[in-house]
Amino acid sequence: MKILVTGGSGMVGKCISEIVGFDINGNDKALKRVYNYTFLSSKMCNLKDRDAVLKYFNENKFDMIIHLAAEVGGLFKNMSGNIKMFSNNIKINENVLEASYLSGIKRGIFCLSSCIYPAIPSKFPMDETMIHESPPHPSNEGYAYAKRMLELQCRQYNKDQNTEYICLIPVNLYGKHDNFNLMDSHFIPGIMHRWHLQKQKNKLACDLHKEKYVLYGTGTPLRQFLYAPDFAKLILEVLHGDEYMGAGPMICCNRETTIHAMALNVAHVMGIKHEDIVLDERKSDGCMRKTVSNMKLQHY
Ligand code: GFB
Repeated sequence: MKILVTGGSGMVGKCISEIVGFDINGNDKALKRVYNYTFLSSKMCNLKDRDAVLKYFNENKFDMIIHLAAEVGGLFKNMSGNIKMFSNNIKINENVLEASYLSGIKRGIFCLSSCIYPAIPSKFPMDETMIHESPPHPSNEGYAYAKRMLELQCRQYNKDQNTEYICLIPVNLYGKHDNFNLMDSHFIPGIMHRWHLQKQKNKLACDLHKEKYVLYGTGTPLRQFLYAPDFAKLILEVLHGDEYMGAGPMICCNRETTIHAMALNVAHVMGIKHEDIVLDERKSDGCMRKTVSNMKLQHY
């Protein structure tokens, strides 16, 4: 059975390849398996190019798909690029869904995110029925609306074409294959990289010139974090688990904490004293809270 993993060179894609024992080029590190995974990177097929995507899917005839590929980034990348975040993600999702259906793929996992939820929901914690309840946070509305359309289209295909396109909704993911880019990254890799560079500088500076470790915003926003390898395991369990037939969207999350509390955890691991952390409140906090519940998933 052939399984395509789009976004195969991304954080979650690499976690999946480590679990199933294939390297990023799809070479089977173990004996011939029941499942043959292909980890697709943007170099192998430009998912924004409809003709290229239709051709690739038609030539390879996959049986199932795990769709992770997306234009993603942290709060500040989204704030500065909502046009591109919408445009690129809507193209990627439309092309992958159309090609999946036309090439006969009946079952797949499609990745959303908790940040696509309403900025001012009717209640907390939010559940799977609330995705389209009201507008998302303005900071990432481009990405959010593109992903909401992915959920809508999966539902339409499932209803009209009897497919099993299951949307999984993770909270903020982190892990060793994360994007540590100083401008585009999410919160945890962002402070790890920035504080690592600061630490190196401080080592060479005399006490008088040692600088503090800056945490953007007020540190008060609430977030839920999920370790990427745990999410990868869950994706494979849902993809291969018959009990999830007809499940519809499912939230995958953990307990909630503040940005400041998580920053203190990172500081502790990096050997940075809590008193050496300072807040830059000129930077945006983004969404103050986006608490979701995984009650539905727990019932499986
Ligand atoms: O992970 P993050 O960038 O995105 O977290 P969101 C942003 C929060 O962390 C804000 C604070 O409250 C920031 O003020 N923060 C503190 C930092 N220091 C830093 C830093 O160095 N870098 C960054 N990035 N933040 C994202 C969405 O929202 O959620 C994405 O924009 C994505 O679309 C993701 O889906 C799951 O959690 O705010």
